[in-house]
Amino acid sequence: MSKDRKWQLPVLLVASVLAVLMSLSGCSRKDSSESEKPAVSQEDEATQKQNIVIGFSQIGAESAWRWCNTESIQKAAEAAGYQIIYSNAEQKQENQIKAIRSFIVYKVDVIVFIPIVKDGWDNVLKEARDANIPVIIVDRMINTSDDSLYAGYVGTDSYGEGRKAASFLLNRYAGQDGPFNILEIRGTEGSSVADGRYEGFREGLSKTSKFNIVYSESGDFMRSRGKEIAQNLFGKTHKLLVNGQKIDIIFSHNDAMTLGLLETLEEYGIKPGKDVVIISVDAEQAAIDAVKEGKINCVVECNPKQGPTVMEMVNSIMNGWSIPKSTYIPEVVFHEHEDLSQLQPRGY
Ligand code: GZL
Repeated sequence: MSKDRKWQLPVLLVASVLAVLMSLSGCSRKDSSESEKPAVSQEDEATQKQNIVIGFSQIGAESAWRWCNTESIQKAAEAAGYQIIYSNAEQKQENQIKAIRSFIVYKVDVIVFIPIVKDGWDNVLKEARDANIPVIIVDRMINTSDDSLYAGYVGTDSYGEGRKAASFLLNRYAGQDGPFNILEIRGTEGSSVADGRYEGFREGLSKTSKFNIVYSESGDFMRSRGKEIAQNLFGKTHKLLVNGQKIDIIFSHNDAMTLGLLETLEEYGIKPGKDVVIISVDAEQAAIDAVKEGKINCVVECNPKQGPTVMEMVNSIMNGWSIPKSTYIPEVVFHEHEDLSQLQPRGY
């Protein structure tokens, strides 16, 4: 997207100033005369598209996955001819709420937002609904009893990702009695994706009693926290022991934390993928490379390239069509027993 159109100024300030200037000039971004729209030519339609503004509230930039997700949405908007007001919440829900309020002040056409956590969105989404601004929730989901607060959701199936991680273990340890002890490093507390992976993983393992999740801690999807957790748990003994129990498997909710963990294990002379089975989620290039090197045994894909699907939804809404309440992006599993040499570069 050209620099001049990717607005990253303090959104509230920009939006408030624009709203004041427009009200002084006797017209807002969308005045009532727009309701009697004349028939338009093709170039007018392109110009009209240019006038469509999307308010985009992104969580932050905590992982390569997130960077790719942001770029996918911005590039898809540019390709569709839409303008985006982009706000990076820097991992804070209050910043997302402020950004959504500024989008309302500016009277954007659509709000696209990725809720960092599940709870606490009803009030600001009611304000968007009262302002007749449709909302598309992307990637992570919210907890609400009122599904009129959003037009639709585009994302990935985190519960299914947890189950896929579990089924890899069921297959890998088929015919072995166990018990096998698992360390879990979870994603952001209260996020729908960490909860989905947590629940799907346990549900998938419930078919047998040979797996014990002996320790679970949140690493907030951050590489630094993955490293820190490994240091705190294994730094004293340099052995795969937690509270005296041997760790056979580590399930990490995203590649960023996994890569931090791997660094620390190798510093301690522990061979990830051999001394301990490693399962991760996302499938960024570095994790795929680690599978090829035998350092990660399984990576469950979580696809960040949601931009084109999101823009299809924006286009439908702009044409007055309804959109599906949930749209899932396809995703697969990569593991140690397959040839990944021909795999296309992941792009992030
Ligand atoms: C998953 C997404 C998660 C990724 C992490 O849908 O929300 O957030 O798995 C990212 O890498 O930080």
